[in-house]
Parts: sequence; C-alpha cells; structure tokens
Amino acid sequence: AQEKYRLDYSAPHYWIDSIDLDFHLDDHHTRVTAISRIRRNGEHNEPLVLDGEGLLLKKVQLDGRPFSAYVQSATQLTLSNLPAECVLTIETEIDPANNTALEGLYKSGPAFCTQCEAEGFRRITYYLDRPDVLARFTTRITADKAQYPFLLSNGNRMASGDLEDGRHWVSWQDPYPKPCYLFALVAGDFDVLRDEFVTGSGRRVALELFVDKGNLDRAPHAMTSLKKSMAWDEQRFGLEYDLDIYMIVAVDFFNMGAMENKGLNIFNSRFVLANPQTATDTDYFDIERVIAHEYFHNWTGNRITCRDWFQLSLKEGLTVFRDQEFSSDVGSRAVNRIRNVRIIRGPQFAEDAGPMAHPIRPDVVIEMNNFYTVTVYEKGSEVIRMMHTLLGEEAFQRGMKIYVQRHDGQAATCEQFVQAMEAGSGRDLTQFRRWYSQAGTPVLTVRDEYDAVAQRYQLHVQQATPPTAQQSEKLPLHIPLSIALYDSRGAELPLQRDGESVSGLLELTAAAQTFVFDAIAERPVVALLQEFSAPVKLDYPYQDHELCLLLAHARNDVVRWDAAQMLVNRFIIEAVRKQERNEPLCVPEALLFAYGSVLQDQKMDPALATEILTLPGEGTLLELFTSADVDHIHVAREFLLDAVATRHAELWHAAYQCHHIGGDYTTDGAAMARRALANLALLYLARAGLGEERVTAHYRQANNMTDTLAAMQAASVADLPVLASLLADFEQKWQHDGLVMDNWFRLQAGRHDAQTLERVKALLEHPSFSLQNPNRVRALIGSFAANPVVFHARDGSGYRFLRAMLTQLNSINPQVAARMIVPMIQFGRLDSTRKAMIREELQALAQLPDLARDLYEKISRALA
Ligand code: BAL
Ligand code: ZN
Repeated sequence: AQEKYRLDYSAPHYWIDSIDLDFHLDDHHTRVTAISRIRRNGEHNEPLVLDGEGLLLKKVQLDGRPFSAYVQSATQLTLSNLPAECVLTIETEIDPANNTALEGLYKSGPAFCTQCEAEGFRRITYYLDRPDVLARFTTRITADKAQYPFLLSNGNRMASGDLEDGRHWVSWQDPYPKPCYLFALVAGDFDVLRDEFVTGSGRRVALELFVDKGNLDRAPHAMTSLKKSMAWDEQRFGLEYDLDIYMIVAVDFFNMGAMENKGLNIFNSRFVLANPQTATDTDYFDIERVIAHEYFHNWTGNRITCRDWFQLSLKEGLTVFRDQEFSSDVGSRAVNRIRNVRIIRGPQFAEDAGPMAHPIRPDVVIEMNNFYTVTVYEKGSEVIRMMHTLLGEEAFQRGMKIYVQRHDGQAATCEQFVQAMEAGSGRDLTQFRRWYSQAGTPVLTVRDEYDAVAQRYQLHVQQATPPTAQQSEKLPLHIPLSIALYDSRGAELPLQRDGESVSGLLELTAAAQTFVFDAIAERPVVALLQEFSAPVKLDYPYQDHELCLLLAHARNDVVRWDAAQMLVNRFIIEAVRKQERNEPLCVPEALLFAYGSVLQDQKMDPALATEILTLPGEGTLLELFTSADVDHIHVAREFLLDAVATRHAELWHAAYQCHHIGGDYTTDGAAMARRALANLALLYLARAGLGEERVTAHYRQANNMTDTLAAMQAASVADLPVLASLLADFEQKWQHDGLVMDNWFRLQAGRHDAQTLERVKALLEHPSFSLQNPNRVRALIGSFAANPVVFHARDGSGYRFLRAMLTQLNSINPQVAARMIVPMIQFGRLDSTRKAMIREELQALAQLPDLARDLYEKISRALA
C-alpha cells in the first residue's frame, strides 16, 4: 500500500470538461459508457492515467474510432499519444449486486445507488478520480420500468422514454461542473414526499424526498428540516440554493451518515426516517442536523470544492461549523456547545493521542476513507470556530463573502480559506495557520497570583502540545482563551488594566504569557476557557468550592457545565488512585451538594441540567490519565453514579414527577428537554433500587421511542428482572425494522454483565442482524467495542472477538472494518497487560492474506 503526501500535489496533466454517462442497469452486468471531452493541460507528452478499480473494460475509442494505445493495470488505465483535445469513449461492465464494500455503484436492498466520495467513482468507470477535475455531467439511465420506476441523477431531468422490452430511460443534466465524487445515481421504487421552497430571490425549488414504500409517514421531519436549513443559510450566510430541484433519497445500506451529491443527496435512512414510534429525540435532532449539513455543503463543498483530499477539512470543518451554528440558532446554544465539546474531549482527544493522530489537514494518507475523522470534521470545525471567535461574526462573514467570490466554481485549499478570512478581517493569521499543520491536543497550564495590596490579579499561562504519532516537534499556537473573573458572591468582575477596560478574550501566542488585571478587590475565582474557546486540555488547580461557585453563578452555561465536569474529574482521578492503593472510595460532599443544587434549581433549563448531571464516559475519563486501568475508572464512575442516585433519591423522584408529563409527543426543544431530565431521573431511580414498577409503567405507557428506550435502559442499568420481558416485547414488535432494532442491539451490547460477550455472539445470528449492513454492524459490534468493561475484559476475550469480526469485515466492507478497529488501536493509555494482548491481535490481523488498505494503514500505524 502506498503513502501519498500532501506536498506532492501537482495539477493534473489533462482536464475533463464534460462527461456523458450512459448506464444500462443490471444486478451483475451493468454496462457503463462514458464519453469524455479531454483537454491537455499545457504542453507535454505525458500519458493520460485514469483511475479504475474492479472494472471489466469492454471498449476504448478515441474520437469515435477504436483505440489501442493503452495499458491496463489493476488500478489504472494509461493512454498514450493523445492529441491536445479529444473525445474518449470508454465502456466498462460492473457487478453492483456483489459490491458489499458499498463504494461506487451498489445495491441497497432492491434499489441501485452510488457512493463516490472519496474515490468510489473509479469503481464505475475509468476516470481522473480527483476533486480538482471539474466536468459537466450528463447521465442517461436505462432500467426495467416495473422494478425501477424512479431513475435519478444530478441536476435537472431532461428527457425520458419507454423501450419495448419493459425498460425505460431517463436523462439528466447537471449545469454545474463538478468533481466526480459528487456524482450520484439512484434507481428504485419509492414513495415520494414532495414540497417546495421559494428562495429569497423568488425562485421556486422543487423538493423531493424518496423513501422505501410504506415509509411516507416517517419523511415529514426531514422535509421540515430541509426547508429550515435552506431558510437559515440565506439568513445567516446569505447563500441561496442554485438548482430547480433538490432530491434526497434514503437507503438502508450506507457507510457514512449521508452524502452531499449535487442536487441528489443520498442518505443513510437513519438520518431521514422518523416518527414518534420509531425515532428517539436524539434521532430527531440528528436528522435535522445531518439534513442541514448536507444542504450546507451545496456551497461549502460543491460550489467550492477541495483541490485535493488533504484539504478535506476545507469543506468538512467549515460545514460542521455551519451545521453547529444552525443547531445553535434554532435550539439551545449552550446545550449544543456542550454536546460538541463532549465529542472533542472524548473521541477527538483520544484520536489525537493515538497512532492515527493527524492535523486537520493531513500530510500523509494511504487510504483516504480513513481520514473522515473526528479530527478533520469536529476539530476542523473548532478551528473555524476559533477564527470566528477571534474575528467576530461581522468580519467572519466578510471573509466568507470574499471566499465565495474568489473561489466559486473552483477547487480550493485551506490556505485560500484562511487568506479570505485575513482579507475580510484585516488580521494576520500567520501563526493561526499552525492549527492546520499541527496535530495533537495542546495543554494549557494556568497558574494565578493575587496581590491584595496592589489589588492586582495575574494569570500565568503556558501552552505545550505533547508529541503525536508522526510529529514530534510542536510550536506554540495562536489560541483564543476566553475568561471571566467572579467575586466570592458570584458577581462578575469588570476586567481592567491601568484604568482601561480590557477584553476577556485573551490571545495566546507564546509558550508562556502573563495577563495582568487590576482594581480587583478580592481574590477572584477565574472561569477559564469559556464556551470551550479552544480545543485544548486545561490544567488549573481549582478548589472544589471554586467549582461549586462557578457551577452556581457563572454567566456562561458551558462554564457551569464544565465546573461540574471538573468536580467529577477530580473525584475520578482520586478514586483511581485509591483503588491502586486498595483504599475505600468516598464521594466528596461538594460534588453531591453541587448535584443536589442543580436538581433543585427551578430556573435552570432541564436540558442544561441533564447535561450537567450526565457524567463523562469512560473513554473521556481515560484521557485524564497517561495510563490507567479501565476497570478502576469504571468502578469509580459506577460508585459515583450510585452515590448520586441514593443521596438524591427524593430529588430524582421529584424531578421525575415534575418532568414526566403525559400527553401528545412533540419534538420542540422544551418538550425534549423535559423528557431528557425525566428519563435521566428514571435511570437514577432505578439505580437507587426504586425503579421496578416505575420502569415497567414507563415502558407500558410510552407513546414514543425515547421513553420506551429510557425504560429499557433503566432496567438494564439496574439489572431489573423485568428487562428480559421488555427486550422480548420490543423484539416481537420491531423485528421487521432494522433501524429500530439497532437500539435493541446497542442496548444489549452495552450491558456490563458477564454474559454480554456471549449474548453479542448469539445476536450475530439474529434474523434482524446482517454483517453486510453497516448500521447493524455499528449497533452491535461497534457498541460492544465501545463498552469499556466487556471489551477490555482481562482475559482478552473482547479483543479476540473483535479480531474475528474484523477478519470477516475486512472482506465484506473494509471501510466499516476500519471504523470498528478504532477502540483497538487506541491502546496507548491502557495498562501493559492489555496493551500486549491487543498487539497480539493486531499482529494476527496484519497477517491476513487479503488485508485491505483501510485496515493495513491503521494496524501498521498502531504497531509502529
Ligand atoms: N462528504 C461526506 C459526508 C459528509 O460529510 O457530509
Ligand atoms: Zn460533510
């Protein structure tokens, strides 16, 4: 497997100005004819090297005549002696029904569909499969009319007709030149939800949402979300939709969440289908977010695409930032921010500390699919957010306008985006650019001094980024550090220096800096990293009472949440140490008091309270240590949960009574917030041993999937005898519906008891399960590997099981296999026994005769 380097980029030797595609669909023998207009880029005699994988080449013609000056390899077609301009006709045959990797053209159940990002188009025809080659596409599709009444592709529908043999055809034209990764084709029989959106400039856009037959009642939420997104992008970013039609198709077999193909999004059905009986509040939220994300790509991704795949964060970081802002503008900003921070502190910090650590703009890649990561996406969004914080909304939007004006219709780079931001703001982002090239999580070490006589408060801030895999040297970054000071009564203190008011947004640029504030009448409590103003770890010696003060009084809700998280962290660190010394555990009164006061705070948004009362997961907690026993972390966390449950049983009871309201199910923010707190209360009550009857009643009375699952979750956590009958009832009711059953698989794979592994093995044979379906694999095997207790079992059984699964998935779907291996390669903070066991499994996997590039890259980096 070959490494590719960012710095090796060079422009293509040829351009392709247009491509006319003609598909004759057939399960095993689909014929694809591609007629491309080729134009040499400059004066040279280089051959045209086209990418292609798994293709049966049937015909090559140059300007309409047979052509033979080509050489074929397993991954390329090299054509020589081409004129400066020519028309190349290539006919290939492919086998969609046997395409279990779900890249290129494949079958999802009875329907044909495509996934071309990053490099799937080369599995359809020989082509310059790189994002800087922008062509005008036309697509003609021919297929059996009864089986495939809908034949869809990008752009506008131009013509259609019937053929004698029961087949029909449709042709499409996309007026916007695009890279081939945005190509899409769908053929199938669907129910369609139709609607319309009128843009700000008065253009009517037809909206069409295609779902499996019988699922129309699960489509309206996605449609509403789409219209909301279209309106928001006009209001906040001044960006309007540009075609007359926008189509979304939901399919069951899909590697990613969704795909932003021009004018024809293809979605994992998980991010489209929702009604109260089948979808949870989280599903409703995620659907709105993902629909928005793909829609926002129309400008940040499609109109302006990436020059090369190393620039992926140019479109993904920016589009995640845009979808996060959308969710915050239409919902609770604080709660959204907290959820985003959890992703950074959990999976992203772990990635940065593991063998696959990479900058948001990677420098070296073997398999591009391995770089659709929390670093490129979520940390990429944090980097955009930091620019937004430093520049402010107005200058940021000026930068956006310049970016769009300069690069519309082009394949651009991250560097060009930063240049546009500099032009829009007049700020120098030279040092800030290091965020694009430096991997790893910076640690801010903050110490303070208070001089009562001079009434002066000083903050000494040091920044350092630990070395990461493949990158040992680190430089200081430009970091926005948002702070506030509070007095002992919780009042915010004005920040001033020499009689002038100063900003609470500190800009760190050096390895060590001091910030001085005067006219501070008493030793203040400092709120650091408000709004999580940078994706960094913080080292500041807070006292428990200071955290309690921030939790109670901070103006910024993210600070309040974070104060509670830090109280928890302190307890966990201490409890792990105690277990190492065989000492008994006890939960500090300050922490229990803090939780009690949140539960009693009538003014607090229940969604915020839920976030505060929800502990970080074991994976996030492991990031507090350089090395720790995961069992100790788990025991500590369970101990805390039990203590909070029993100490506050009455308050949990009151919270449940107050927020568990019957009546019709609605998905407005207020209703979701109350449900979240009521269901958290149910969980704690079950833990306190006060749950059996209530849990059963909660399940029986539930008129929505959120409550149903909450009851099952509570029964599971408290190991209630009723669990078995709830699981059986659920299975009987939903076994026909894979998406709903995913919850059932997840719950069972996430249990902590000794039978979990055997149960998961048995569930592999369940009629609703299939190793070919990525959603099922993620639900069952992915949840198992994310289950800290069972996956990391001391006897190595969890590791052996995952190796066996990866061995199979490697052949079926390498992309999914490479996702599933993540918990196994991030072993750096585990104890030495576990590390050794994991290494053995990885070494065995490395010996697989047909090891796919995807797994090869991760395993070799983990074993390096
Ligand atoms: N471009 C791949 C799917 C997404 O990020 O929207
Ligand atoms: Zn995206």
